[in-house]
Amino acid sequence: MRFDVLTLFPRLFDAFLVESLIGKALARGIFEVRVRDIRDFATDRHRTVDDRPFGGGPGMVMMPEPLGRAIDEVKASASAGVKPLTILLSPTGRRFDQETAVRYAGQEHVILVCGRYEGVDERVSRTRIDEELSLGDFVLSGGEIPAMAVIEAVTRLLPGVLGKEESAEEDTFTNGLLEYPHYTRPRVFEDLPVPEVLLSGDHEAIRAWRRRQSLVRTRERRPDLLHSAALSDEDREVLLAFEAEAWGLGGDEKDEADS
Ligand code: 4FV
Repeated sequence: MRFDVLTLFPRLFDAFLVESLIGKALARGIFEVRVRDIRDFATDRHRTVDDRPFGGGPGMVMMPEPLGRAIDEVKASASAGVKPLTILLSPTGRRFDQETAVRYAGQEHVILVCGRYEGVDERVSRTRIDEELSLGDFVLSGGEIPAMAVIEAVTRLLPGVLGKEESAEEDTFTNGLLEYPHYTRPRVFEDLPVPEVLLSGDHEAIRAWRRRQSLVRTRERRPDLLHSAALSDEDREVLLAFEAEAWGLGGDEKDEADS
């Protein structure tokens, strides 16, 4: 898999591309990331890439020509028969999520365009962008951090990137629910014990406890996720009991959320 990143701040990616899992995987050639400076595609001697907005208003807008040339050159350098998927990181895009990360992990070549200033000229989106993608409903100063988030979320799904001790299988959202709580040594931290079941060695009881924790947490924190999660009858019973309990309609078993 190949990523091309188009940005006005290429050096922002330096550490990101050498450190940690990404750095190791790049060194092993599991995927490739090319970072290009959009300013290299400006033709005037001041290497201008932004200009004032038509219609007035604050700030500047990224000009269509330098950015258009940059995208065209990267597309032209794609491997034969490969049509790159070109993404503009922008708060006006569809929200990025794990499902999208899985879909991108199936692509051979993804181009990530990082906006700056007030945004990019709309004619770039209309002529050269396949998808606009938002990291979330907040405003950053540039698309670089969203681009890094996409690269990290996608590449950890590629075979060989995660070490054997890590697995994407159990990741939050992978099964549509929030992840269960994690504990490690010591058994008691500031008078807070690890839940007994996790020390029991009873793998079925541990599985059931973790599933219940995921269900209850998702119900409490992200009920919106429950609509699309694949729930078993056992899951539905757990949620119903939790609801009944929440409404004080029975079920004397204490919510041993953290017991
Ligand atoms: C953003 C986001 C984001 C908006 C103006 C860059 C900034 C500036 N990108 N998800 N949220 N971008 O805030 O992706 O051009």
